[in-house]
Amino acid sequence: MKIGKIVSNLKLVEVTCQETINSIRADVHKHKLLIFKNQGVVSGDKHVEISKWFGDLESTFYKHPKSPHPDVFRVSNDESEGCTRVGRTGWHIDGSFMALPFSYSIYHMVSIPKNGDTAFVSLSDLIDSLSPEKRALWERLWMVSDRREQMDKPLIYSHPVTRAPTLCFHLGMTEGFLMDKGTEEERYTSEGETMKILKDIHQEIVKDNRRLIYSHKWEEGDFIISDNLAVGHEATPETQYPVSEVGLRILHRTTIKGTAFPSKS
Ligand SMILES: O=C(O)CCC(=O)C(=O)O
Ligand SMILES: [Fe+2]
Repeated sequence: MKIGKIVSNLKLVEVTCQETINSIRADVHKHKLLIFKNQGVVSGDKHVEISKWFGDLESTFYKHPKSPHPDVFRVSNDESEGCTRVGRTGWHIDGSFMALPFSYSIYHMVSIPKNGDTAFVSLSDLIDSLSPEKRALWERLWMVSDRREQMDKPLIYSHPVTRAPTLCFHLGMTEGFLMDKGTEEERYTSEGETMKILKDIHQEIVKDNRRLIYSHKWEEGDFIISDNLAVGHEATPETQYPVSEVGLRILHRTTIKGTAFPSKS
């Protein structure tokens, strides 16, 4: 597997020991994704309780009436069951529009469709795979989000915990980029340049027949804890297929407040 580790011998709802929690936290940073198998159906309350191991929850999303808990984002392919079209505007990290992007995203699929993967990419692997010229160009860019806190963030920066290079990005929610911030050459990219850069980031992620991508095919009882700052993700097109074709898809997600401003130094 390119990214992530499968854990099949641990029931999260039964964990109470602080030492186990600490080792799970360390493993999330080591593997970027921990995929816990056979967790059964984790209730909204339990999902939130587990999420609190990682920090304070931050819930910026639309609260769907069927959500089991105000801190659980409910995503579906049926709008009467949850929010649709989530994660379909392009590769991203969650909360890229926040001054402090979310530190963890925690996913649990409660109704499994026949088809409808979530695709993940390790952002340090992505950066390592760039040509020196491309890396140098990306190093000069700051992301300007299209909403909320208009604080620009370096496209490439060091992960606050692991210090590995990572990206702050959202291919569907970017107004533009600030180039050469803090220098005499500082300027905003034109619309054309912005489109070109966004397309290029997409291309780098999917290049070589999607070699860098891990596409997770959800199975009953799956519970995924992601180091949101270290992985990009995207909902695959199949996530929006109608219930009549793939069955009902319901994903529960929580997000944990960021603790560090993305910064170059
Ligand atoms: O539906 C999915 O597979 C993922 C959607 C997404 O981007 C999210 O929940 O953050
Ligand atoms: Fe997302």
